[in-house]
Amino acid sequence: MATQSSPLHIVLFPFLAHGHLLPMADVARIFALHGVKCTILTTRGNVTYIETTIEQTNEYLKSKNEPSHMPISISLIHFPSAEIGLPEGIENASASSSREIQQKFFQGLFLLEKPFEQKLKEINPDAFVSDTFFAWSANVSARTSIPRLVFNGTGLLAHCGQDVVCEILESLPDDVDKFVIPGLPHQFEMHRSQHLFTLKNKHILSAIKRNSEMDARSYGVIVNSFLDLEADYVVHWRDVVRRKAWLVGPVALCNEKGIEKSSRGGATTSIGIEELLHWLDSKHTGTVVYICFGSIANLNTS
Ligand SMILES: *[C@@H]1O[C@H](CO)[C@@H](O)[C@H](O)[C@H]1NC(C)=O
Ligand SMILES: *[C@@H]1O[C@H](CO)[C@@H](O)[C@H](O)[C@H]1NC(C)=O
Ligand SMILES: CC(=O)N[C@H]1CO[C@H](CO)[C@@H](O)[C@@H]1O
Ligand SMILES: CC(=O)N[C@H]1CO[C@H](CO)[C@@H](O)[C@@H]1O
Repeated sequence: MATQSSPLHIVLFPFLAHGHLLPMADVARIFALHGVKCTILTTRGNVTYIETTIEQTNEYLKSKNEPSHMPISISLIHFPSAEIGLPEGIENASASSSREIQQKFFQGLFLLEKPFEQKLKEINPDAFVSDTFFAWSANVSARTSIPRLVFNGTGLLAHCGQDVVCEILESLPDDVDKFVIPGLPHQFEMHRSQHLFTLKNKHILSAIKRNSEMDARSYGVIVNSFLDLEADYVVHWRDVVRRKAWLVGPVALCNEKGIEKSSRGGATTSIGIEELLHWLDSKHTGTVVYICFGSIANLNTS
């Protein structure tokens, strides 16, 4: 592990959707501010989401003039578009993609196992942070003896509830919609229809279960949350689930300057930043709530 002459080196491998890429880039910034050498592994198609953020972070690190700070590097991994019959360049999941493209996209994610392992051996870090969706990277961790940490951008409540919700959904009679999640510090009532991935898609449910199994075999989980927000779940995770967690969030707060905040992820809104700020300024303080539904959720306006 790290000595004074060789700093801790961590590889970060985010899921190829901006809802996962951006918080992982923030995790890298937080690590780098603690003197960790970070390498983010992503594909050519999606490096554009984080390039500006990483450049800004590296300028910020340099400006602090702190000898232990090292710039974050980006390393590219080839997405096998041709092998799975996708046009070259389609390598992110988004709501605009058709179901067929989304399925092929997920198929392509499995083919990343070999190139990922190769890259990891070349870079030879002390540990790697993998998105939960790259379940196979737990096997790469076992083969290379490089510890795997999991990051998904969600809070600890989601991690605590995931397994039990999967179990319930598997056995819930088809005509029952409402259920209560047992065994958590608070009682939550949910509807089957709130699980958009699992209603008709049994294979997605089994994929999520597999992710969870592989996460349980990993060294621990890095969580985009903080103790005061979900203290009960920190205790539950430690004493009931009996796994390790590091709460390092909310990770977005590490972006201090306006330009760092507004340029994250590039121009992803159809309306301009000026128009957006004008709209926000027209509202009373404390009356606007921002909710992010992620990259793949399909919502209608009604
Ligand atoms: C991990 O390896 C085991 C044993 O080879 C295999 O059965 C399993 O499917 C692999 N898991 C994933 C998620 O690839
Ligand atoms: C991980 O994120 C996905 C969506 O991005 C979500 O469906 C899943 O429930 C999350 N898993 C955990 C354990 O938070
Ligand atoms: C913001 C951005 O550049 N996103 C890219 C993600 O990857 C797809 C596929 O390669 C590109 O089309 C997007 O432009
Ligand atoms: C948000 C975003 O950049 N999504 C991209 C994902 O990939 C499709 C297909 O290449 C692009 O059209 C989207 O722009």
